[in-house]
Amino acid sequence: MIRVADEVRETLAAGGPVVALETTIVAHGFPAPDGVEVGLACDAAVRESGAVAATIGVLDGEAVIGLTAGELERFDASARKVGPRDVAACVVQRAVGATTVGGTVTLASAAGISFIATGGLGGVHRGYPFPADVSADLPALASARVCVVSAGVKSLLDVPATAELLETLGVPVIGFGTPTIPLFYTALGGPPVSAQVETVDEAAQVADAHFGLGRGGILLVRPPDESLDDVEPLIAEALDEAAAEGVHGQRVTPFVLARLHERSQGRTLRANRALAVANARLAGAIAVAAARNLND
Ligand code: PSU
Ligand code: MN
Repeated sequence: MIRVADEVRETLAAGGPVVALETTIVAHGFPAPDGVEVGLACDAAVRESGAVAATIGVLDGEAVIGLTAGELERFDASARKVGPRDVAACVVQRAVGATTVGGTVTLASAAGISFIATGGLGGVHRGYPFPADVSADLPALASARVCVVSAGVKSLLDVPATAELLETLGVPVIGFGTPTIPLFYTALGGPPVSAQVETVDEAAQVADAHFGLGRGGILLVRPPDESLDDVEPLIAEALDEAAAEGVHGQRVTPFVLARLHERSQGRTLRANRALAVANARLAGAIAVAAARNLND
């Protein structure tokens, strides 16, 4: 049920660098047609770093590792949001399935890909345990041999609680040139990382050493270049609206991101695009360094 694109399969077989990209950010993270444009920009950024990009999603009865640009066009808001639990049914029912970080981790690790780039990781939702909503990104990352590169944890969540849970799950949070976990739109003010690295090579070495322990995944965090320091009131307002409109479960994150994009006159949209592309570029560079170390 998994189809790996030729370029991806050949690169993996040669021990070359591959970075997986998710499709929930394409279908549900941005309004159409911006999502596809962001997905293509992330793909290009991975390639500029010298790695092969493998965008992942479910299409026509297959979990595809390495969607073409034409195939990516089919990922709009009508796509299912596919976490780890949703892959099998989506494949069998031949639905278009946009994979979350958790869904992407599941499929990338099955295909032998070690690096994934995204915007922000999911996590513990504010107000836990009412609702008891914890992103499936966390357990998926805890049990797979992958490094996810993100701008930290999306700040519409409870970031300190998410950091505590990542520690409990044994997931290192490695700060790329930062001592604290970035807050997605905002660079500073988050809880501490578990370790800080300064170079791409050091990041690749830490990933390799951690994988060598036979443990699960790693979160590598990169602060956004442009930090929006005034979005918290908009986040609180959007979360209140989600609750008032009865939006819960998988629909919360897309609902809140869309409200923020509207209410900030597109500032969160531009910041989100920029950080996703920068994360893809960094993941590509780390994958290249890791492949070089492996082949030395
Ligand atoms: N990063 C972004 N935009 C997004 C996401 C990440 O910049 O839309 C997506 C990822 O796919 C992540 C998901 O896995 O949000 C988290 O959703 P939830 O909180 O429902 O698990
Ligand atoms: Mn959830």
